[in-house]
This record gives sequence, C-alpha cells and structure tokens, in this order.
Amino acid sequence: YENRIGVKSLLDKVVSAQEAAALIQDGSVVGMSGFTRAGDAKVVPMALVERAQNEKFQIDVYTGASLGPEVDKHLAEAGVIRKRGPFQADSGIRNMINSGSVTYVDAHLSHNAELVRQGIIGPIKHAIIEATAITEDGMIIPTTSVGNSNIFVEYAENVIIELNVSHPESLIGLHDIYTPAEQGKREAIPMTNPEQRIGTIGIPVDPAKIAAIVISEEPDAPSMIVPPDEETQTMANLLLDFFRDEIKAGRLTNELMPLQSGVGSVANAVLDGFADSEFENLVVASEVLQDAVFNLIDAGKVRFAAGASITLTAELQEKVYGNLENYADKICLRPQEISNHPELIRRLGLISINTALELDIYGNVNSTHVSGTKMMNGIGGSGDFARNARLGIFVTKSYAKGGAISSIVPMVSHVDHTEHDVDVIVTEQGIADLRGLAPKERAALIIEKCAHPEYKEQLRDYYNRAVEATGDAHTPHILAEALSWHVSLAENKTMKKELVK
Ligand code: 0RQ
Repeated sequence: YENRIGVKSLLDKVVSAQEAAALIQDGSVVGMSGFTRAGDAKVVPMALVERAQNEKFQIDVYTGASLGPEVDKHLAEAGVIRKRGPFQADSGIRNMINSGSVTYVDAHLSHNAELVRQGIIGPIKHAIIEATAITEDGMIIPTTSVGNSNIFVEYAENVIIELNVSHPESLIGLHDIYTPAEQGKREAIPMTNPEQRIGTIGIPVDPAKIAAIVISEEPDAPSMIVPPDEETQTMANLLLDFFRDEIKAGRLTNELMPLQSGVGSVANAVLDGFADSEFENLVVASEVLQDAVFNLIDAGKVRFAAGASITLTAELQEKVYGNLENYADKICLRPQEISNHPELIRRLGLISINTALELDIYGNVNSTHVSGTKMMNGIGGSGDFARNARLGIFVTKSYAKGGAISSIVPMVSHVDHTEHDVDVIVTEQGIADLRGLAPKERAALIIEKCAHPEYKEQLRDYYNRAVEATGDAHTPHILAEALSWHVSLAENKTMKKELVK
C-alpha cells in the first residue's frame, strides 16, 4: 500500500481499524463516503460495531446516499446511529427508522453540501473517506463514488482514510472534483456540456487534518438489480416510443438529451432498451451509473457517462474494474452537489427518469412513504432532477402487492413531487404526457392511460363524483373520501371496493 500514499509523512498515520474507531467520540457528527453501496467506508464502521459491544456511544451519520450493510445494517443494529441522513435503502436501518429508534433526515441529495456550509449539518467532527490513493500533492483520490466526500473533508475537524487497495489504481483520473464557493461569493458552474472536466482529480486536503489511515481490502457490496420482467420491459418500450414521437415533433434528435435514471429495475430496463434501438451517441448525466450504462458503452450507444457513483452487480464489477482503462475517457465521477445541481440540470436539459411508489389522478407523486407513514428509502436525487429537468418522467407498475394496491389513487398519502414537477407518467398499462395540461385534463389521461384495468372504474367513479360535488372546481376532490383508499388498505388489506365487505 505504501506506493498509494504520496505524502510520505502520512505513512506514520497508518493504524488498525480498531485504533481509528477509538478516535471517534460519542455524540460526534460524522460524514462518511459512500453512495448507493459504492465507495463507502467499511472497516472503520465495522470496528465501531465491535467497540459498541463493550461501550455505549452514538453518532450522527451523514453520507452521500445509501451505504452497504456495514453501516446501514450492522452499525445501525448495534445501536450506534442516533441520526442518519440523507438517504438509506436497507431493511435493517429502515425498520429502526420506522420504529423510532433512529432519527432520519430524508433530504434532496444536492442540498446536503449547502447545509454543511451553513453549519446546519455539523460541526462535523470526523470524515471517514474510502480512498484509492493519496497523491504527492495531498489529494485524496476517492474510489467508486464521490458523493459528499469533498464537502465532508473540507469541513471536518479531522479525516480518517480507508485506503482500499482492492480498488484498481486505474480509478485515478476518473474523478472530477469541483466544489462551489460559498453562496454570495460564487461564480456560475463552468459546465455547458457533461463531458467537460471542470475540477481536480482528487479532493484537496491539508495532510495535517488526516488523523488516521486504515488499510482495507473490502470490496463494495454488489448491487442487486433484478433483470427486466415483462412489465418493466413494456414500460421501457413505451418510453422509447415516446422519445420517437418527441423526435417526430422536432423536440429531440436521436441523440436525445443527457439522461438521468434512478436506481432500480425499471430504470435499468429502460436503459437496457436503448441497446437494440436506433438511438445513438447518447450521454448519461446521472447520479448512479448502473450495469446498463456500461453495457451501452460497450455496445457503442453511450459516448459518455457522468455520475456520483458506480454501482454494479457482481458480474459487472468484475468486467468493469478489470478493464477500467477501456472506460477511462468515457466516464467521470463528480460530487453529488454537481451531478444533481439544479443549475446544471436545467442548463444541460436533462431527461430524468425516476420511480414512484404511488401517484394520484392529478400527477402528484409519492416516492418515499408506504401508506403515508412508513419510510421506504428516501427522496434521494429524484426531486433534484424532476423539478429541474427538461423532461421529468416517473415510472411505476400500476399495482402492487398482487393487486391489493393501486399505484394510482385519488390522493397520494404523502407528496414528494408535486403535480408541477411531473411531466410524464409511465406504467405497464400506458404513458400519460401531462405537459401543458390542467388538472382535469391530467386526471382523465392518467386514469385512462396508466391505471390498472381493475381500478379504472373505481377511479372514474371517484373523479366523476368529485367533479359533481365541487361544481366542476379546478381540482375536484371529495376531501372526506380522498384518502379512503389508504384507509381501506389498512383496514381491509385491499383498495378494491368490491372486495370490501
Ligand atoms: O415491495 O419488494 O416487498 O414486494 O415497494 O417496489 O416495484 O420493486 O420498485 O425497487 O424500483 O423501488 C420508489 C421504492 C421503488 C425506489 C422505490 C412496494 C413493492 C415492493 C419496491 P416488495 P418495486 P423499486 C435514484 C433516485 C426514491 C428515490 C429515487 C425509491 C417495493 O425507486 O426508493 O428515486 N425511489 N432516487 O411491492 C406500498 C405502494 C407500493 C408499494 C410499490 N403503492 N404501496 N408498497 N410497493 N408500490 C437513487 C438515489 O437518489 C440515490
């Protein structure tokens, strides 16, 4: 590992994970690297789990996005996490959030850096950052994600490095680290094309701030994407046809515009769908680069992909990390403040594709709360993109839990993306283009195109009665009934009226 530590005076800082974990004080706010299971600190958190067996202490943990099991399962279940933000996606910590033993701040991913600058998150005592190397001129080279690491390193009182020698040195040069100045003293972000490099290859750090270096060989936890099924494939095809219509209308060319797609199987299926299509020379400007992006680079369909992390299945990890040189000039990892920056999303004209848990007849989307109360994962970057994209698209199956749940309801039980941020909705039933439509026009289209056939009549019935009851108001609702589908699910285990006795 010595050759990966360019500042030779730092060789004295190499310690065991247990020694590094002992530096972390009870009650500290800790910023950790990691974004969707990629590039997260692993061995120091596990040493904290060990320490928690003999000592009671708690910390607040902020990261880029979701982490692998070391933190979001084991550290949480050891009772060490008091507060967690801004995103998680693990059943271990999710259960604790939903039973009140972990406090969770679910936030737009682009907002975190500003909150750190303003001291709302912090003061940050420790930053724990996984690194590929530390350069001679004192830069931390991240591994498979950047996330919030740059802002944590800048504001933390001290920095603990997990030097992970299992990541290839060919990661050096892949990152593009740009950190905006404070608000009020800030210039425009100098990017007019996602392929430009605007920053440095690593995170600048004062070596005196590095308190410890721990050597690690733990690989990233692989992503667990399920392959496309018939329904996700149908959604992908609907979306590709929609893009074809946009080309005919003169709003897009077959290079489209830079693409962002959320995590999950639908997003991956949509991207996979480009492989056998006429679309070409595509650019991805996303937050997570999943398997499909690399398959599309291999197929010559994607010419460049930028994100805040690379999250791959075990199979793709082997293929990509073994041949990273082949991708070096085609991919780039940036801080999430940049990948998700409203200024850039709007300027570059992104097409964004994210997933809804449920949506209502007017197009309000719930991406986070099951039955309005239980946290699923979090809003992640979906809000950053949906509001600012050129085209904000949401995908979801039209039903869940074998049909007991309609994903299209009279009123969502929680709102993440308002009707104003939702341009297009896709389910396996059809696609609704809501741009330029008023609420009543939207309702008619969403019900007819996107709802499951078994729920269409029930939705029409609610809507028609709402129109009548409100005297054809702008957004018709029967307030006493608007959430009754969720109540029915809780009481009768189904939203289907005919099954309720
Ligand atoms: O539960 O597995 O127990 O059956 O929710 O649903 O259909 O498998 O979809 O895995 O793509 O996840 C919105 C959660 C979708 C995710 C969400 C149940 C369903 C199943 C999962 P089971 P699917 P996915 C990029 C951008 C928000 C953040 C985001 C997400 C489980 O995509 O977290 O987009 N997005 N970030 O049965 C009750 C409903 C339901 C329901 C589905 N209406 N009510 N349960 N389910 N609909 C990432 C980052 O920013 C980092």
